Amino acid sequence: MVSNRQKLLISFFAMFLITISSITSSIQLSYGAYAKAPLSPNGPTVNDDTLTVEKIADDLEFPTSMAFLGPNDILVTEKTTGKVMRVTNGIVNPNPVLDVPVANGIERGLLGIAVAKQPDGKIYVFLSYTESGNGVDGSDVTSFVEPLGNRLYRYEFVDGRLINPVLLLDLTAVPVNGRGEHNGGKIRIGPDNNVYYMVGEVGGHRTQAQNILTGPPPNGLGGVLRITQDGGIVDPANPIFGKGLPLNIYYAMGIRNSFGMDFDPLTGNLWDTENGPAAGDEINLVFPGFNSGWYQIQGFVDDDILEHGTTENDLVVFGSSQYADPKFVWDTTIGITALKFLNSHRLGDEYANNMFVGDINNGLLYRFTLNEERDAIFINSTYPGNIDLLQDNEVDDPKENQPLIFAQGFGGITDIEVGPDGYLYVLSYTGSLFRILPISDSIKPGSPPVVSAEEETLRNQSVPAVILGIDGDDSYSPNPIEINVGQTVTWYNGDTISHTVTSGADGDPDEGTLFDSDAIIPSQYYSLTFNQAGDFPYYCIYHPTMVGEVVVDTPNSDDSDSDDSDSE
Ligand SMILES: [Ca+2]
Ligand SMILES: [Ca+2]
Ligand SMILES: [Ca+2]
Repeated sequence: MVSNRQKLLISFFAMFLITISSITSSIQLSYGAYAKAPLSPNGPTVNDDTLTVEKIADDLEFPTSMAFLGPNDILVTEKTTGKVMRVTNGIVNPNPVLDVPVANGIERGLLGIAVAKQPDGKIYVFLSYTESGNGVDGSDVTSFVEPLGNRLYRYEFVDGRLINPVLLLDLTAVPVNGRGEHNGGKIRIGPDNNVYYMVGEVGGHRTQAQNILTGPPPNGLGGVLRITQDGGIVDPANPIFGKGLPLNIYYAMGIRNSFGMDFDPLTGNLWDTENGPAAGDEINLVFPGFNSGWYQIQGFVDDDILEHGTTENDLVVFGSSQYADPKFVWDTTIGITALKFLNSHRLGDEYANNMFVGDINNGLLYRFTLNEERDAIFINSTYPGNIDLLQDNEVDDPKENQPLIFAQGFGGITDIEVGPDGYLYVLSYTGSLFRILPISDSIKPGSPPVVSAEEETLRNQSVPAVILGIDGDDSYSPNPIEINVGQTVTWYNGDTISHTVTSGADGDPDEGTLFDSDAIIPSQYYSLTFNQAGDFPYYCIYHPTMVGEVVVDTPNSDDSDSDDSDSE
């Protein structure tokens, strides 16, 4: 309903109105689900006084996954460039070991990597990426070229290069809904030496693999796929889901999207993280034949958060496939990503074989312990804070997260690995690679806080506001925030998860046009100067029920404004 002329006026007005302070480094608009937590200005920290966080490398470009070739020798995939970079003793080699052409819109790109050393000394490196349709990086964005596919390749690592590519899997990357989302991409080598590849539903595909009874047969999307390292079918005489491609390569189905999976070093069980739409981020035990329930069920089946009214009796069944509830659920999504078991005692015995998971919205690293049988999550007395509310294996309110938070401030986390040194490595989309290790083993001094004097002054002169958490029009305090033209408001996030300060309201076509903070991580600030009078409603993109308003008045203008004021 907005004319082009109005749009022009609005965007001009937006430029005129807003001065983003130096506290926020980017004016790029986030628009919702893909908003990512920035790096904490103080650097990441770990909530155990005996441990510390070291930065290993910097200046990677949107890194997505990593795999170790050896001690202090790491291959890292870059999402948008399609480059595989090599990080040796903390130095990023400027020459990539491989550079492939990728479609890179939204969640497309070079996504996954796994290394498998062979008995004969050969080193196989498996890569998953959304291959560009015309050999040019990003042509899906710049010239709407359809990608060739979501592809799994095997390379050989020889003399510092990746050579001899063999295409093992070729799945569609063309979305049904026009968006480049849910391409999954993680790769693991299982205890059986087979290759496990996670792929999402790729932009709204609706087949029987998404539990649509009347849908077309599965097309390879929306599950964990398993093949041999040569691209063969595992045990073709006894497939889990059924005979013939692609059914005979499914290991699990009914998965919306995932950015993390790992094998429990003690049991060999596969676990994954899965992303819910607006609710229901999950951790699952992925047994052979696991059906996670999407598109009929997300989160616990009894909660029916999708409001489809479906139960496990309504799901598609193949062979011995079986639905199972998640082992842990976040009612409010956190953008859950990587998952890794710490198969080491190097951080202390209490953390050995714990499960660690990351998120993209908050930059938090969460810790989980399992029960004795290791088939369920059991939060025990070694956690700080109140664990009573976690005994239902569900974070119903974000404040329940607190005991689970092992470390914070990484910026959105894309991968977690354990090095040959037994330390925990954490990769951030911001371009940095960190590791967590005992202070006594650390060779680098802790990083000092990086808050400039200018920022500090701005904060002190600002009108303070606090983000309290998800609570309707009590989510931001005070509400409304009443200021005069030219004043700056600084919001402090006092909650345990990230929130945004985004102009407009949910569903408003102009949401975020005037201002958009992107993710404000816990304990961080966001400042905005208002140079125009008016009422400015705002909300949180992640949690749209959170609403507030800034009322900007013109001081000493009683004459001109008196009529309006009196009429209220
Ligand atoms: Ca490239
Ligand atoms: Ca599920
Ligand atoms: Ca709970």
